[in-house]
This record gives sequence, C-alpha cells and structure tokens, in this order.
Amino acid sequence: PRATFLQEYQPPAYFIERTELAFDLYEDYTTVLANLHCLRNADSTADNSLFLHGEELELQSLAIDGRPLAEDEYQISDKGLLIHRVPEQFELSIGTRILPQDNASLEGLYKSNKMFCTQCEAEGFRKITYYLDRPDVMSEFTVTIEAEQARYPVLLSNGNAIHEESLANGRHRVRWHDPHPKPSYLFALVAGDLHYIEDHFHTMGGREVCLRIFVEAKDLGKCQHAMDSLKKSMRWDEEVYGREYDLDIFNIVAVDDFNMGAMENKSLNIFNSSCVLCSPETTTDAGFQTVEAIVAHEYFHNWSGNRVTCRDWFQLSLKEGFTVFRDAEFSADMGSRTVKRVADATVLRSHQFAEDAGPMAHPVRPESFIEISNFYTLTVYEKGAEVVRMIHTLLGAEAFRRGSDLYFERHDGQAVTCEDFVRAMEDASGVDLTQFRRWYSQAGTPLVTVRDDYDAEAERYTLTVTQSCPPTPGQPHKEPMLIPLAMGLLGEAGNLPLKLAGQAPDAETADNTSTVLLLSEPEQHFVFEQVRERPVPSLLRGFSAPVRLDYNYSRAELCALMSRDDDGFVRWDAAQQLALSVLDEIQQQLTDGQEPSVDPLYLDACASLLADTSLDPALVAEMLRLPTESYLAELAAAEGADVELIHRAREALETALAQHAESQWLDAYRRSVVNAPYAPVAEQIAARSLRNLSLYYLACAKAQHIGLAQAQYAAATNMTDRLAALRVISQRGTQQQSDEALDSFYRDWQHDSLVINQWLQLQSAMPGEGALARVRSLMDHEAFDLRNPNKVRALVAGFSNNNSLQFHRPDGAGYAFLAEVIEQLNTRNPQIASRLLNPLTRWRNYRPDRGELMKAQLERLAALPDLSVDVYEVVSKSLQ
Ligand code: BAL
Ligand code: ZN
Repeated sequence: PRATFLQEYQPPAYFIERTELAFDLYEDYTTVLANLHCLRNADSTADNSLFLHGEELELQSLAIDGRPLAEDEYQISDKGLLIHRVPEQFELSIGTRILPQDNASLEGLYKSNKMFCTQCEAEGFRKITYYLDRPDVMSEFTVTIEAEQARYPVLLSNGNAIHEESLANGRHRVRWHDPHPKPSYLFALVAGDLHYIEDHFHTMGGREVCLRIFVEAKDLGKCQHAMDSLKKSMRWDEEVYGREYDLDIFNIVAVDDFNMGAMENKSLNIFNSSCVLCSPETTTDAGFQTVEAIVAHEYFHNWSGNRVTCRDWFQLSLKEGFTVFRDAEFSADMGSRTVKRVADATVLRSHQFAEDAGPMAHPVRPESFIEISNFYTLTVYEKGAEVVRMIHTLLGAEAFRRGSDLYFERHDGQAVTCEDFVRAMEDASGVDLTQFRRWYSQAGTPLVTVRDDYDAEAERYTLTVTQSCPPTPGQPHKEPMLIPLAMGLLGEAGNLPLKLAGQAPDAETADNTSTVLLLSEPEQHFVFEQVRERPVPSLLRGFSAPVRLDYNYSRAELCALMSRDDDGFVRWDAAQQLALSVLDEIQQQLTDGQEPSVDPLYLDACASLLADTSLDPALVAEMLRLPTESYLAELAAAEGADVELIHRAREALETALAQHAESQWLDAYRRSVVNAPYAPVAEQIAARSLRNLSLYYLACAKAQHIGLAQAQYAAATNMTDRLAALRVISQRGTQQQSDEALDSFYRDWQHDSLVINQWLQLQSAMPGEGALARVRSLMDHEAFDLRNPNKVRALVAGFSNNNSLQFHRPDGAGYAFLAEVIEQLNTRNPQIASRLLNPLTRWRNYRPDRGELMKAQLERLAALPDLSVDVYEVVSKSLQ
C-alpha cells in the first residue's frame, strides 16, 4: 500500500457542478444511476483524462452526453475508473450495481438491521458510485430513492424533499434536493421503517426549522434528551458564534451498526444509536452527557465542517479540532466547566499523550497517511481542539469571535486549510501566530520544566521555564512552540497578586492573581516582584496547553494546591500528582519486599476533602479517583511498565484510602443521595458521582459494605445508580453475589441492546484469573454480535483497554485473543479491526517479557495474506 502526502496535493482537474443520483433499493442488490455535470477546472494543467474513485462497484453503463462509451475508452481498476479523454464540459452517466446487504465494512451504503443507511466520510462514497470522492469537489445534489413502500416507508436524503410518489408495484419514490453544494463525504441516504419525534426551532433570523429524530418504533421514548440537546445547541451556536441554521429541516437518524459516534451529513445527521438514544432507566449520567455533546458536535459541524469544509483530509483537524473545541465549550456552559475541563485533560493525558509518544504519532495536521480512517485520532480531534483553545487564550474571547466571524464569512462555501483558519484568526486580531503554527506541524507532547527561586530579601520570585519536545517518527528535531502557560502564585492566605517585572502596572495581569506566560524560547525567566512570602506556583491553570509539566512539588505543596488554589483544574491535578507520588513510593516498597505503607499526609488530605461539604461533589469525586492502571503504565513506559507491580501498588493505595476514610466515605454516601426525580443536570450528576465513588471505596474497605451496593441495586430507579452498584458487586463481591447480580441484570434488560452493551463492558473489566475466559464465552453469548461495533468496543476493547492485569497475562493469552478478533474483523470491518490494535501498538512500553509477546502478535498479523490497508498501516508502523 502506498502513502498519500500532503505535499502532493493537486487541485482537481474537473469539478462536478451538479450530481443527480437515482437509487433503486432491493433486497439482494441496489442500482445507482449517477448523472454528473462535469466541468474542467480552468486552472488545472492536467491532461484531459478523468479518474473517478470507485471500489467494490459493478459497472453497468457508462455514457458521456448520452453516448455510451466503448470499452477502449475507459479502464477499470480496484481503485476506480479512468476515462481516457473527456471534453471541457459534459454530462457523465454511470450505472452501477452494489450489494449493501453484504457490506460489513459499514462504509458506503449498507444495511443495519432492516434499514439502509450510509457512511461516506472519509472515503466511503466511492463504494456507492464512481466519483471525484475528495472534499474539495463540491456539488449540488439531487437524489431520487426508490424502494418497496411497506418495508421502507421512510426514504431520506440531504436537503428538502421535493417530490414523492407511490408507484404501481408496491414501491415508492422520493426525491431530495440539497441547495448547498457539498463534498461527497457529506452525502447521506436512509431507507427504513422509521418513526420520529418532531419539534421546531425558531432561528435568530426568523426561520422556522422542523426538527425530527428518526428511530425504530421501540425507541421513540428515548429521543427527548437528544431533541432538547439539539435545540440548546442551535441556540448556543447563535449566541456564542452568531451561526444560524440554513435549511427548513434538520433530521437525525439512529442506526445500530455504526463505526463512528455520529456523522454530520448535511441536514441528515446519522447517529450511532448509542449516541442519541437515552432514558433515565437505561442510560447513565455519562451517557446523557455523551448524547448532549455529540448532538451538539454534529450540529456545530453545519458551519465548522459543512459550510466551510476541508480542502483535503490532511486538514481534518480544521473541522474536527474546531468543532470539538466548540462542543467542549458548549458542554462547559451546560454543566460544570471545571469538571468538563478535568475530563478532557484526563483523556488528553492518558490517551492522546500516549498516541504522541507511540509509533502512530502524527501532527495535528498529518503529512502523510496510508489509510485516512486511521487518522480519526485523539491527536486530530482532541489535541486539535486544544490548539484552537490556545488560540482562544492567546487572542481573548472577543478577538477570537472576530476571527471566527471572518473565517466563516471569508470561506463560506469553500474547501479550505488549517492555514486559512489561522490566517483568519491573525487578520481579525492582529496577533502574530507565526510560531504558533508549529502546533499544527510538529508531533509529540512538549515537556515544560519549571524551576523557581525565591529571594526573600528582594521579595523577588523567579521562574525558570524550559521547553523541549521528544522526537517522533519522521521528526527527530523539534523547534520551540508558543505555549500559553496560565499560572498564579499561592500564598498562606490564598492566591497572591502578581507583579511581573517589566510590565506596566496597568497591564492586564498586574493587579490580579492569574496570568498567562508566553513560552516561546527553549529557556525563559519570569520575575515576579513584591512577593512577600515564598509561594507555591500554581501552574498550567485550566490545562492551558497540552503539555507535560515538570515541577518538583513537595507533597506539602501539592496538599496546599489541592486544598486552597483558586483554579479547579490545578486542585484536581495536585490531587493526581500527590497520588502518583504516593503510588511511586508504594511501588518502591513492594519492589524492596516491604509491606506498603501509605503516607498519612495523602490520606488525611483526602479525608478532609471528602468531609468538606462546601466543595463541588463532582470535583471531589474526580480528585479522589485514582489514576487508571493503563495511565500508570504509560507513565512507567521509559523503564518498562510492570503491570503486576502497578496493580498491586494501586490496590494497596485504594484499600488504604478506603479504610482510612471509611467514616467519611459512609457520610458522603449517605449525604449525597438525590431525592428529586432523575434529571441529567450538573447538581444531580455531581451528587451521584460522589455517592457512587463512595460506594466503591466502601466496598474496598469492608466486604460487608457489599450489602449497601445490593440495596442500592435493588432500589435504583435510574441506570447510573443501578450500574454503579452492579459494578461494585461484580468487582468486589463474592463469585456468587456477582453471578446473581449479573444474571438478574441480564434477565431484566436483555430486550435492550444498548443496556446489554453496558453489561458486556462491565464484565470485560472484571478482575481475576477467569476474566479472559469470561470474555471469550461472552463472545458466544446471544447478546454479542461481531458485526456490531458497539458490542466489539464494549467487550473486546473494554477488555484490552480497561482490564490491564488480565489483558497482560504472563502467558500472552490476552494478546492472542485480541489478535484473533482483529484477524476476524480484518477484512470484514477494517476500520474497527485497526482501532482494536491500539493497545498492542504500545508493546515497547512494557517489560520485555510482555513486550515481546505483544510484538509477536503484531508480527503474526503482519503476515496475514489478506491484510487490510487499515490494519497494515498500524501494524507496520508499530513494528518499525
Ligand atoms: N466527521 C466524523 C464524525 C464527527 O467527527 O463528527
Ligand atoms: Zn466531528
């Protein structure tokens, strides 16, 4: 397989001004007739041949301006159709036959349960018809769908329905027209026996938009939260970005078999049902929040992605980074800002930093790829969002808004680049982002090291800050980045006023307690004056940049930040760092053959945190959650992670924290009860979060507390409390208690596939030697289906990502299991197969006994005769 390079970008030689598609859907095949109104790009110097992408298509007819082409006028390969000579302007008619019912890749047109649906991003449209399947070819689409009326009463595509008719033979036909030119990746089609809920939204310009969510009849009761979220998103985008919706209808469809979370097709968003359906009885708080965030994300794409789209797939972060930043701010406005920031920072640090340090490391704007599906990554999405957030920090909210206005105005209807986005931000603000652009081109996580010096006599406090960035594949040397480091200084009585030497007293930062230091050099000094006591530096406030921070805090300093700093993120981070430092010490004790003893400073700090009822319970819960074993393994990568040691140390700390603060846990458990009817609102979510964490720790403290979990399970009226109790019973209860609870859960919920996915996921993380056998037997359970990505993620990815100790069994059986599943999915659904590889790509992070076993599985996969491009790319890069 050949790589594609950003440097090789060429504008298209032809445009397709109008696209007319006619679909005839049948049970055993589908025909697609495409009429493409093509026009030569006057700027192109390419010859007059035309290459159209196309895969897995059976060509049935081909004509230019009505004249069928002779066989020597074109050539077909497994990548597409080459027409040797075409005129300047012409109508190309292509008839193809496709097999959606056999399409297990879930790309292009396929069947999920009994419905037809599509997924075209990034390069799925080429499995529907021959086309210029690239985002810089934007076309006005008219789509006619014909199908059997009884089986498929609902026929949907983008834009407005302009014609409907019943046909004599029990079939019917609907025609859709989308007035907004769009690239093929935003095309969508749905046909099925669907039902909907409907609502309306009045836009700021006075347009009345009809909103519909289409689902199977059984799911009609699970749509209201998504509808509420959609309306909130539409209002928020008007208020915060001045963006108004631009059509009279907006449709969402829920589909069970879907590779991604959702897809922003113009006016016809298609959602993985797990990201749109919810109800208190079946969905956890986290599930409700996911639905709200993804509905918002896809809606926001209407401007950041659809109206202004990407020139090529190297620019993916142009729409994804920006849209993730937009949805994160939306979620922060809807709930708890600090908790949202902590959640996002956790994902960055535990998973994106790992990607940045691994064999698949790539810049936010990658420079090459073999398979673009492999680049829908945390780097492009989440780090990309952090890059946009830093621009927001550097410009300030008002100038950022001027920048986004200019960007949307300047590029409306265009396919553009990350560079265009940055230039609009510069032009609107006057801020020079020349150096900042390196965030788009350099991979790897910068390390910011801070050292300090306090001169008591001169009342001067100096921070020496250095930055570096480790080499990544293809990028051995890195230039310094522009890094906004938000910070403050904590004194005995609270945060100190900041006076930076050399800054005028009226400077923005001079009279408050927080500032943003701009790091641009390998080493810089920042001098603060009139500092009357030795402060504790409060660094990287709000996680102001996606960097690793190194400052040698003492445990006492971390306790001070944890209990008293003004910044919620710093408080949480201090608690995490304190836990890491204590875990390190325990690992050392275990290595030396000693009984672990936990620093009482940490335990007391946690106990008082737990007892402080003035704090946001959600933040308290996050502060008391210990780092995961997989994150600890990432941190230990340099010396080779020892999974058993990590597990034992973490268990020891968990038990100590549980027992030391048992009465506080019990008190928190009792006082955090929610008496109001379930609502997915910040206050209730916070209470449930602390209560369920308390339940977990209580069960760690004493076996008899399992009784509390059993009582909670029996009395629960919502899935958050029910599942939390089940998790505690299954992880901490006896075999019998666990089996009984899991069986009872299955009996109660077997009719609801999304609920059963949570049951599968929960079991994938169960401790004990039998874990792998359990997962294997669940793969044969009636509730499992290898074709359904949600089930694969729940059970298989759940096991390999969240069950560190059992996945990394010394006999290598965990690795062999994962490779087996990847092999089964390799040709069927290469995108999912490739994603499952992730934990194996980290083989260098582990001690050689495990690392070699992991590598052996990668090598076995590499030797498969029919390796998909997706899997090939990840496996081969991991072995390099
Ligand atoms: N564009 C793919 C799904 C999403 O990021 O919204
Ligand atoms: Zn997106």
